Amino acid sequence: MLVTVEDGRAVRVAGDPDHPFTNGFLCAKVNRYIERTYHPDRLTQPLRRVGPKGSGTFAPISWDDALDEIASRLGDIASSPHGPQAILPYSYAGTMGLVQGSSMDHRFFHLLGASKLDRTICSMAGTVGMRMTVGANIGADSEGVPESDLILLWGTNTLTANPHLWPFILKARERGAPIICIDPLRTRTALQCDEWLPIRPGTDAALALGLMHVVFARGLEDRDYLEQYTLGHEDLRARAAEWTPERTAAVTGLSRHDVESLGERYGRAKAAFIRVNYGLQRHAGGGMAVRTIACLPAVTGHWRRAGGGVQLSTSANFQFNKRALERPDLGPDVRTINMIRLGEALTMDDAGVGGPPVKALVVYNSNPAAVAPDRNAVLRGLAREDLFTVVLEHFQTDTADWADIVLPATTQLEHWDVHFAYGHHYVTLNQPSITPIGEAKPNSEIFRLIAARMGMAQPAMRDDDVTLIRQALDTQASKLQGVTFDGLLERGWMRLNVPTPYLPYANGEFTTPSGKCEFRSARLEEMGLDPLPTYIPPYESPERDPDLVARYPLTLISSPAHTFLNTTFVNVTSLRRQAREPEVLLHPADAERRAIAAGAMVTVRNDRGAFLARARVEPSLREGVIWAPSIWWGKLAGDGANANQTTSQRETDLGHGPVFYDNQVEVEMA
Ligand SMILES: Nc1nc2c(c(=O)[nH]1)N[C@H]1C(S)=C(S)[C@@H](COP(=O)(O)OP(=O)(O)OC[C@H]3O[C@@H](n4cnc5c(=O)[nH]c(N)nc54)[C@H](O)[C@@H]3O)O[C@H]1N2
Ligand SMILES: Nc1nc2c(c(=O)[nH]1)N[C@H]1C(S)=C(S)[C@@H](COP(=O)(O)OP(=O)(O)OC[C@H]3O[C@@H](n4cnc5c(=O)[nH]c(N)nc54)[C@H](O)[C@@H]3O)O[C@H]1N2
Ligand SMILES: [Mo]
Repeated sequence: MLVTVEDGRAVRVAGDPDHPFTNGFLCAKVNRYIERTYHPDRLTQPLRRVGPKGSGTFAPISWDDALDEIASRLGDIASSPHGPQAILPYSYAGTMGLVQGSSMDHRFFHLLGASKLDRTICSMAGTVGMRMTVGANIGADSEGVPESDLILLWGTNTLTANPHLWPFILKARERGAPIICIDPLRTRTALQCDEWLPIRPGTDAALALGLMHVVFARGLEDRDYLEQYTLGHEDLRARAAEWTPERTAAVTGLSRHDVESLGERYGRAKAAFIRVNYGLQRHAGGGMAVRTIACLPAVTGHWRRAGGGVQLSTSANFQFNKRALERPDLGPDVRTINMIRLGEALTMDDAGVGGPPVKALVVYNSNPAAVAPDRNAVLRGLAREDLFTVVLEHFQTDTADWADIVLPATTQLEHWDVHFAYGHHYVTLNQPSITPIGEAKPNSEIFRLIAARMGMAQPAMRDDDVTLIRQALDTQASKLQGVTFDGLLERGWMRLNVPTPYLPYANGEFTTPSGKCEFRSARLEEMGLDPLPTYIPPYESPERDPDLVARYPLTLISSPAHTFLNTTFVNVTSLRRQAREPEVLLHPADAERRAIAAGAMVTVRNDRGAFLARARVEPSLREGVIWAPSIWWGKLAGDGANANQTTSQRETDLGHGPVFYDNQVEVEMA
């Protein structure tokens, strides 16, 4: 991102035209980063709660007073009988920069001996699924996509969630590659594809097995690749044999013809690119679904060729020196709390995992009062008068409303950072372009200051941000060789030390224990799971809970609205205007059955909670599925509620991830 500054004020942001992946454009949201940075509601001073918890009434205080209060409250809890594990950090994707997201903060909490947070809320199910099959969350290179001869956009809304991939896809299409979207919703991405397969949510592993069935049945597998580079291919063949097109169609809700036709085309392709993404892993069997899909290019040998393979992420290529940054060695062994069970952690005496209750919560880079599942439980927890809550933020979010102390944080334009990526292979340096707004400070500085107040004398707590960046880059890891601070300073970004395009598994070289693509996984067997790819039905499905489905027959998908980034940007007026108001999209048949007219206000509810939305009625999604574009700030919705009122704290099969879209509801006129 290039920032134009005039008289100390940022006036324009634009994509870097020289960048080989982002190619000179920004997404719909980040285009508005100026509007967001200079928003009249930016927090500019530390605030202290004056009214009752959650009333949202605060008074400005000085940094000195704020830091004193935080240091003394955290110190008291740490030295109380509960001990330091009663303190819980909570952070995620506000910024994914290493300096502002996983350096000084981690050092501070390690030294303090606070509970650890398992950061599962986005990608862990799929990440572990990839690890089980190929060894790491490493996949095909986006820059090879123009050479692909078949594109599957599988559980991803590319034009919304990573629009920079789209030009590469269009180049492949120009050369004749069809683009197929597999999604219960006919998203704006699906509308641009050649075909839309409206799969039943949570059944993707079944489809992948059905495709393998067709590939094997037609003899379209790559025997040489199977022999040389895979483990358990005879077992996989037997497993796939069970997944006839009839059975696959019955489970996935697609037609037998669709399954056969896709399997045939996949098998005949030479370099099919599968962009599998995070949407499809937000179900009970999400880990296994990703693992199963990740088997496909090894069956057909597509990993051999540019444009072939699966990409969930490229993140594991970024082998920064995380130990040096986070310094886990500074702290004792402590318990870990899963961030998606925050509701439970804040409302149970042993935080749901054993040990002391949570007495203090320090939130940064996250808005858990809106993004965490089972929102009613989270809000009950945040409402506890005996919970001391500190929130580092740009804005007075739903979460900040429950804070005791709010601290103003800097944005990307105001601080240093270094970034990994999950859809490409470039490291990015983030240099500050303007001075902080008001009294805002970078997260890193805030943790340095709190540490100093608490008397932490370790030199590690005094490293400045540029030193932290150098530490992140100081590693023997081969993919970071040649990526230097000076190089980054010169251009802003540098490619990892991998070829273009990067073909990670062209010659096997899988990083699994066996060094092969593991169709059969001993690690899964040890975990008591099926060692072979398999279909695990959603929790809230006719297979597993028919009574529940009878009461709540609609599956709610609450994936992001086009102009929101999770809850970031919801308060940016121009972007919120485009999202209009909380809405829910219903299929005409589902609307008719409930006598719901287009434009009516409806209640979406289940046993966990409810929220209001304006009904839109369109045939652009699978019958039985509804879509609530998300994630709304509760406080900006008429009823103070959002879709996470209805989602559950259950975990995926692998990685302890959330099951946001494994969620049955009913809709009725409000
Ligand atoms: N504009 C915008 N861009 C974003 C974000 C944002 O909030 N807004 N968030 C960023 C983040 S943090 C992430 S993790 C990514 C997320 O981006 P994606 O990985 O694309 O994930 P989602 O948007 O959650 O879901 C993508 C699609 O999966 C579909 N889906 C849901 N369940 C299933 C299923 O069972 N099977 C199949 N085949 N499809 C299913 C949904 O209908 C949805 O259209 O995007 C990033 N980019
Ligand atoms: N129902 C439903 N729930 C979901 C999802 C969904 O699709 N549906 N998506 C899930 C996914 S994929 C994810 S990744 C999570 C995301 O959940 P979060 O990580 O909580 O992401 P955001 O909602 O974007 O909130 C980030 C907050 O960080 C703040 N922030 C940004 N930069 C900084 C900084 O430098 N310093 C500080 N102190 N604060 C900063 C922003 O102002 C913003 O309020 O939500 C999950 N929740
Ligand atoms: Mo995410």
